[in-house]
Amino acid sequence: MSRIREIELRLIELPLARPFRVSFGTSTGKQCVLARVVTDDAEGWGECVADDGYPGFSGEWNEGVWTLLHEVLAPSLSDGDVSIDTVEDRLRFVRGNPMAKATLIDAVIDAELRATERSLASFLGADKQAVVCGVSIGIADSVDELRAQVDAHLEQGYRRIKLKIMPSIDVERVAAIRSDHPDILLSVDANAAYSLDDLEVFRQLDAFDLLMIEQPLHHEDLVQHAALQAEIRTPICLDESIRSAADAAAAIQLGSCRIVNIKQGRVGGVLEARRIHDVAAAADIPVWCGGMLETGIGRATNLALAAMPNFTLPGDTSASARYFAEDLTEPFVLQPDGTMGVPTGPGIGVVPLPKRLDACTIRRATISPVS
Ligand code: OSB
Ligand code: MG
Repeated sequence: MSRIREIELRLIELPLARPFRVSFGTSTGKQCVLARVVTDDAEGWGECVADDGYPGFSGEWNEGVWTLLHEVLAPSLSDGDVSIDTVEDRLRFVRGNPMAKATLIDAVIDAELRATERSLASFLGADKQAVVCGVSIGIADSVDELRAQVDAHLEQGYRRIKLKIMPSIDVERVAAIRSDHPDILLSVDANAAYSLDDLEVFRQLDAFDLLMIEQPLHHEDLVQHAALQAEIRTPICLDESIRSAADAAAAIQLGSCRIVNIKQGRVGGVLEARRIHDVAAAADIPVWCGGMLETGIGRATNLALAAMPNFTLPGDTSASARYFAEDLTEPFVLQPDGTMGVPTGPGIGVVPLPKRLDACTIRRATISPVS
């Protein structure tokens, strides 16, 4: 239990090394909200994974997150004591908005773990020192451009390639990459761009020995995903449709997926992410750690989570250089064997580089207790 002295919010922006195109839009920069929670004993960091510009991935986006954090969530924490055991309950009066809540929940956890000199990985029950990394490749301008990007990432050591697809930019590209690389772990992610009317596309994709098809159908659907899963042998993996452990339990019971992508930032932070891990483990459903183009703060958090036992498939935990010419923290580097080390220091084990943080900040606010 610690008293919160201050919560600082920052909206930051970093240029992306290359534009990232998915079925619902293209990002050229990474904009996100960061929270720094200062307690009597330590300070902790959390990064929000909401969208920039408009809510395209989920219902949350940075301007909404900023207002909710600044006007409602941060003030509700800034009087009195808070701890890992109470922080989720303290924020439960607000419905939904898991991305905004994750920002504060993860920051409070980071602060408490730093105060007790415990790493997030050890707190979560990690059993690995390094995790196997994949890479998520955006929709390229042409098949040849895609081939070149896949080759370059395989050369760097990435051990699973995920291709973003959308209607009409799908089967031909997957066929090309599969024929170039018959034996790699290959998956696709549709970001909810298809419907059951597209069954023929999924039958064709079913022939390429894909590791999974991620979020093919509507972001709020579980029932139609179950119907699709019954028609194809490739495992369906859900991302957008899983916002909580309750969603994961329902999806597994319905047969809507055989794999779950856990993004702690999407589901309200690492505590809910751990619950999803546990629900899936109990049902023998493998999970992996997704990403949202995070800076080093969110990346460090994700790596700790990905070190838990049921994270048995390579994650979208790619190196800083895959996203940014210059990260917010010391860069995360891919080892030649395609793994990345899990931070071992207290809390998430990294902090923003002060000069870099200031250079990236486009808005800043401080919430202090009324005393
Ligand atoms: O669906 O997994 C997704 C990035 C932004 C929004 C959604 C997704 C992604 C990725 C990139 O696939 C994962 C990463 O490298 O961080
Ligand atoms: Mg996805």
